[in-house]
Amino acid sequence: MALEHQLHRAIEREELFLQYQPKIDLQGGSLAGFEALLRWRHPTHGVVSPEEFVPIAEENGLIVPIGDWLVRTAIKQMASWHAAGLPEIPVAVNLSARQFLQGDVVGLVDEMLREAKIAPHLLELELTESLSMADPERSLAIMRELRALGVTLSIDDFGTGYSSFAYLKRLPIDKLKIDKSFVNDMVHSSDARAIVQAIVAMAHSMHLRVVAEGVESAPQALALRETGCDQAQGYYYSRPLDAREAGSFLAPGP
Ligand code: G
Ligand code: G
Ligand code: NA
Ligand code: MN
Repeated sequence: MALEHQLHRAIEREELFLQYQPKIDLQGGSLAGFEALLRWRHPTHGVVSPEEFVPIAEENGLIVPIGDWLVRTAIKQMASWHAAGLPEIPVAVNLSARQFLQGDVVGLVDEMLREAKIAPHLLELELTESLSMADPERSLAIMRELRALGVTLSIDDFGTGYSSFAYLKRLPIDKLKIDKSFVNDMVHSSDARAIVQAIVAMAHSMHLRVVAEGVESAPQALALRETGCDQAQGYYYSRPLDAREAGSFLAPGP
């Protein structure tokens, strides 16, 4: 397949890049962090979404070198913002199951954080619920090692998988991200509001912080704030930004 062939050369040709989407502190309104989102600037197709190429890369194993590139690039970007005198801010990186289980994530993260002199808690790893299904024991062991490094761990797209709170309780995680499908329905559906309310309450009782994703409107933001949700992310606040734009977002206003 053509895309697969071209993906092989995407890293060396520097066609991959990251965009950074702001996360906002819902109660205080300040910038709380960025989520790094992967993009491929294809020479002829334009910008290709990870939804198109991550599944291909997962299948052919390229997801492992892509994951290395991702972690390195995000951490280098943090170091470069820091060197420019900008405030230190958490940056989250998405890791697929295969990236997490096949590569040496622990070694890579440890090495990169030391080299860039970044405080480990500023790096967040967003993992999906399905990750732990693939190989529960190994996932748990890797999560514990990352946690021991001081890295922040987050479960992404929460509510779309099958994990129970009982199961969640066993995971060494810091944060939950509520899937955008719930956020989307909140304003019009009291069921969706009740679900979000329950997720936030239970997460807090487990000492987890909660992030809502896919916030697109003021009424959604308001409804979320009322649940006590900690952080929010979505087009309402900002779309994903190029590194330079994200840097300006970090700089204190005039
Ligand atoms: O970034 P976007 O807005 O298009 O994301 C589409 C999908 O791709 C989402 O499910 C998102 O989690 C995933 N995605 C975005 N960036 C990365 C990444 O760096 N690694 C992995 N594994 N998935 C990513
Ligand atoms: O799976 P993950 O949660 O990492 O993916 C986040 C995805 O959501 C990315 O594709 C990102 O571009 C997208 N996204 C970010 N903000 C919004 C939003 O407000 N609405 C919608 N529909 N998608 C969003
Ligand atoms: Na994510
Ligand atoms: Mn998500």
